[in-house]
Amino acid sequence: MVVGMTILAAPTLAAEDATRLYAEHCAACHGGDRLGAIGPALLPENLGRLRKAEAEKVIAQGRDATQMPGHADKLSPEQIKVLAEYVYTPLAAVPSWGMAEIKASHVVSVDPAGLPARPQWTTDPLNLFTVVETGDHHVTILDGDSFKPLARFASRFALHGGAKYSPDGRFVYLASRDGWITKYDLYTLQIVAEIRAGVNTRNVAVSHDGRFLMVGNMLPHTLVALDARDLSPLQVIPVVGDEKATSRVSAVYTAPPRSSFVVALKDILEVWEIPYADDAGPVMNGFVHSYEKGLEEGISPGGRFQAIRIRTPDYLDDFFFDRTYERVMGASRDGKKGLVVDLDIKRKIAEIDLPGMPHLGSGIIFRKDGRDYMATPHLKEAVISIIDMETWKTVKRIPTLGPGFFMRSHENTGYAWIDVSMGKEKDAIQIIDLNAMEIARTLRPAPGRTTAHAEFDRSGKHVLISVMEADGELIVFDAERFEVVARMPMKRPVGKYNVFNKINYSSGTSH
Ligand code: DHE
Repeated sequence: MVVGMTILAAPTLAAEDATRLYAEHCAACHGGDRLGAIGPALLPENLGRLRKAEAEKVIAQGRDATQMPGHADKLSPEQIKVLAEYVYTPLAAVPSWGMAEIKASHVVSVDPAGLPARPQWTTDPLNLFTVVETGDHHVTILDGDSFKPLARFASRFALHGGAKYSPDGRFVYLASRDGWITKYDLYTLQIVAEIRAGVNTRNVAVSHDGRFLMVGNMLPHTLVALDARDLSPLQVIPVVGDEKATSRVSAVYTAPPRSSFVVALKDILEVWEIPYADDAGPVMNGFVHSYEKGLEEGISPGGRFQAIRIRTPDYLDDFFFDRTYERVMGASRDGKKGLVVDLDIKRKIAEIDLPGMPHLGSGIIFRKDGRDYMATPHLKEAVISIIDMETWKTVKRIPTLGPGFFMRSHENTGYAWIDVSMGKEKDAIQIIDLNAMEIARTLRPAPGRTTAHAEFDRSGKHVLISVMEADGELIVFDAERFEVVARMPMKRPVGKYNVFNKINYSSGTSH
């Protein structure tokens, strides 16, 4: 018998606990307002396809291939439940971010018409690299001949994804996860204009004729077309599927031979193509994003950018195009296969056997014996898959030291460079002989440190690799002898982008 003792019920966590837990464990990456920062927005509007039980698992165990860590060692199962509940609770008001807000954020610092015609420095303007350093949110403009910085400037918070260039390589466009688009002039080394196109943005694409930018947003569910000259907003396109289901944008890409933007969507079973040519003919297949729906949404009805919607049998997150840009490969959400969608035929034409979550966006195309092959790393399997781009068969799986994130090559080399940073051996860089289709060499230029993201210089003679840590560095290799030729300290240099390779759509890099 227990005398004089009160038996207490298990403590239940109150609403203020949820707010406190969120502030302690989530706000730094997902934003104090839950609108997203380095991590995505955590709102019911953006978690639509994730069941609560899965959300709890992600909070406990983290998410593969992202910066989301597991919290099971810091939080009790009950606290995890409370947090999951919290992120599914609607905000009193989700800020609307339509044309009026976008316009109000627009800053033009320099009149583009008044800019000098030539660079204000002497070096090869096409062999510059834009290096994104997220360690202290800066961008370095690096001379690819001398490997000396031309400029370093503060960027918006948490830039992500490829820097994009104007077709002449003069301007670079940067996107931050919190929606800011920056236009920077490489000739005069200054910011020209900025605009906030979304609350939580995925990426930006530049039309191959240099006239337009298309921004893909996670929040709100929109695409935003901008005038490339000064970033003036042209049109807000609601991403709406059947039954008014809206979707986050997974990524938007430029398809130069088609004069169109192609859009991967996270929440609806569709791929969108948005022509930007002035003389785009009538749409023969598929169907154009309805004028009426635009009217209902009250946003830019019938603007010049109309989406041709192609239905797909699975959600396609990540894209890779063939050389013609007629066929697009996408990774299916279950991470087990790839699908090939023909943008002319407007449906899936093939399936590719690709288990282990291929990271198609960082794949490359190379030519061997007169055929085009595509090579891709996998986020969950220690392998590089090689796919024949005529038959869509996986012809080789090259075992690596671990799953990897990025892969790069160049027209003037027979090698591809990969990282294996998703596995345990985060410091290894492996080099693949593309002719033999096997590993030629393993390098560890910074033992014990996370090393990733290769990019070649204009000539293909040098490869730049990042040590992706707060006190990281950029390491320059001779691409034939695999020897280090330069090192420079950098603050978590997540990505670097060579002007020439990007504007020429090199088959060894991303576009
Ligand atoms: Fe990225 C590009 C998606 C996490 C660094 N990443 C891209 C692109 C997409 C994408 C769609 C193509 C954009 C473009 O070309 O304009 N990235 C995703 C994710 O879904 C994922 C897994 C989860 C997420 O957080 O959104 C993810 N990415 C990361 C990181 O954790 C990385 C390593 C560090 C960071 O900055 O967040 C990272 N992503 C990069 C880089 C590129 C990129 C460096 C550009 C690659 C290139 O060479 O073009």
